[in-house]
Amino acid sequence: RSFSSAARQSLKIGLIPADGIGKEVIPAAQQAIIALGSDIPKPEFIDLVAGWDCFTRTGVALPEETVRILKEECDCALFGSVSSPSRKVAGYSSPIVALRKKLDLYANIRPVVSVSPDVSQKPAVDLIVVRENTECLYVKEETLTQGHNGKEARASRLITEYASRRIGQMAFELAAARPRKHLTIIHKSNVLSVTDGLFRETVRGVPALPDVNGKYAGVTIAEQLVDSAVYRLFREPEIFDVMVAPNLYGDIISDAAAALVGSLGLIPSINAGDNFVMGEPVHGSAPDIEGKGIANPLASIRSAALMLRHLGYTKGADRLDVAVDQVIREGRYLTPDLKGTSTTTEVLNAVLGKL
Ligand code: GGG
Repeated sequence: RSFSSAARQSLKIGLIPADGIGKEVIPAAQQAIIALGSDIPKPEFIDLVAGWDCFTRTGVALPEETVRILKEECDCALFGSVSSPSRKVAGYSSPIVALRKKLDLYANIRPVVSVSPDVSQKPAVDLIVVRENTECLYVKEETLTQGHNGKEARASRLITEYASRRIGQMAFELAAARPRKHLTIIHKSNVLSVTDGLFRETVRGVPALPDVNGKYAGVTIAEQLVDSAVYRLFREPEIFDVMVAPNLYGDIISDAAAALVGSLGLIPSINAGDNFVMGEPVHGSAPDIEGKGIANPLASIRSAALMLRHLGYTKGADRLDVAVDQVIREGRYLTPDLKGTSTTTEVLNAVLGKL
């Protein structure tokens, strides 16, 4: 489902580091992209603002100008991380959640792969979490009222046939292109039989859609309640290939899966729609290490690779992935999240050395 990379002279990439370590890892990914030279069209970077820091400076978390430039001038984008507060702040709303909706980036694709120290050994974890990106509890319709026994907070959860169908199609497409061709639908429809029931039924129905014409016939389908999916993920991660999930479950499962491969600092993602793609490391803004120069840049570099691959620049994407894998396998330059002592710059330089 990658859109055309045909004959671009240059690649206009919006850079939105946003908050915290996003400001350290996105510039690292930028350097890695530049190092690809003629394997991709000449990159042109456009610096864009969004985030909590942006809100505290300007009163706006996602400036309209950022959205306009992304829509009208950029071919793709890289987003870093955002530090939304855990309390309600008047006028503030998460810019990443808004961006995914405004650009209709309906799929958050998160590959989780272990890099084995022994290259001949099959990786134990090799899965992709396909997370629906526009609805579920992330519609953020919350109310707080006063009940008889104190405050009552409610949140609405939206699951539509439309969004479930297109995320299902994306997941089947990805599964069909992989060697194992196995798709697991994650839900909790034994409790949420209406909302998760609709998600489950709709995704299951994708192979029978009129325009599919049997192209997913080779894909085996399984399903798993989200709680048992997490259990099995930790016990036997090798059973999973592609996992498709509503927004919140997908977010949680991919963070959990990251624990199996060493660090959240390794896990990339893309937010993909039919017309735009935005790379984004799965990790957050990590305020505990912000400004210390020790953030792991590898998730962002891998996110750049995923973004380039989605656009059809396979050679550049492969080069980034191979360089990252080599640096991890050698184990000489690793940041503290991987039990190393290297800085962001040292890890970046190691990657650049491999490129
Ligand atoms: N790059 C992923 C990221 O920033 N994660 C933190 C996150 O999504 N937070 C939601 C928010 O702060 O609005």
